[in-house]
Amino acid sequence: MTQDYAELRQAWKAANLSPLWESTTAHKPPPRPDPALHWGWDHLRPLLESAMKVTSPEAVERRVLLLVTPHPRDADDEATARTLAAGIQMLLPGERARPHRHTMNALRFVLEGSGATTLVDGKACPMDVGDLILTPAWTWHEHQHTGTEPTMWLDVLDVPLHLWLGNVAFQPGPINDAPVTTPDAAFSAANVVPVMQAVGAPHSPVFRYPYADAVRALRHAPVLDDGTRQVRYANPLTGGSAMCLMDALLMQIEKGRPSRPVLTNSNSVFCVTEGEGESQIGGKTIRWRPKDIFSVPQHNPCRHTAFSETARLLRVSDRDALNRLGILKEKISE
Ligand code: 1HN
Repeated sequence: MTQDYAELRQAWKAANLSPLWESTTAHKPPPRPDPALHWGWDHLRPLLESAMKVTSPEAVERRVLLLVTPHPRDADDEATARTLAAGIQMLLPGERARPHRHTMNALRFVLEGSGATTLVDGKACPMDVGDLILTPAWTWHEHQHTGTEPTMWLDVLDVPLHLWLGNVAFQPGPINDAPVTTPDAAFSAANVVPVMQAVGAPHSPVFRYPYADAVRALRHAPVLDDGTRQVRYANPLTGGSAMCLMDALLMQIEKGRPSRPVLTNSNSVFCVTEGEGESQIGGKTIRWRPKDIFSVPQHNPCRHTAFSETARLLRVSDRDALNRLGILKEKISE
C-alpha cells in the first residue's frame, strides 16, 4: 500500500466512508448451520420444579426458564433459534402474573395442568393441555390460576427479531386503552366469519385455538409432498398466519412414512404433542417423546420419523414472515 493510499484511507475513514472492495462481509462463505438443540421433558421437569420453589410471579413478573443456545452470538443472545425465543412458564394455583404489553408477539402452548387462564385484552382464554393461546403484539396479557395443579406452558416469542429491528417496547399495567375484543365464539362456526366494523389489527381476532379442534382438522388433512399432514393456525378473517412475524402449525407423522428431508432458510421450534419418534436435523438425531422441545435452525435438512402409530408436533417458525418478505427458500429432497 502506498503512502498516498494509506492517507486516502484515513481521509475516507474520517468522513465515515469505507471502500467496499476491501470488505469481505458480503462475500463470506455461509457459516455452518447452528446445531439443533433438544430439551427432553424428563430432564426438564425436575428443573422446572426447582424454579417453582425458588421464585414467584409476584417477585419476578413471569416465572420462565428460557430455552437458550449454549453458543450465543453475543452477550445479549438468548435466542432458541435465531429469530425465535422460547421458554417454559410455570404458574401455581392461586398465583397471578400481572398484566403488561410489549411489541413482541407471543404464543403459549399448554403442556401440563389445568385451571389457568390468560386474559388477552380482557378476553379470557382458558389454558387446557394442547391449547394454543396468542398474545399478539401490543395486546395486554396476564395469567391467572384458579385450579389445583401447577400449570406449565411453552412460550414462544419473536424477541430476537424485534431486538434486531430496534423495535422493543414494553409497558407495565395497569391496563389502559384496551381495545374492544370480539368473543372467540363469533368465529366458532366453520366457514362463517362475523362482519366487523374495521379490522386494523395485523393479527387474528381469535386468541385461543383448542387442541381438539386442530387435531380434528389434522386427521383429514391431505398428505403433503414431504409426507406429513399439516394444519396452520390461521387468522380466520384473512386465511393468513395468526400473527405477522411468527406462525404456528400442527403436523402429523405416521409410522412407516418418515417425512422427506426439508431444507429451508426458516427457523423453527418444535414441541412434541403426541407420540414418539426421532428427527434427523443436520448431522444430529434427536429422539423425542411428548412435551419434548427441539430447535431446527435454518439450513439444517430435517426429517421426522414416528415410532408410535401417529406422532404430532407443534411447529412454530418464521417461515411465513420470510415468505412475505420474498426471501423464503425451501427444498424437499428424496
Ligand atoms: C413475556 O411477556 C411472557 O407475558 C413470557 O407471559 C415470556 C419472554 C421474553 C419476553 C417477554 C408473558 C417472555 C415475555
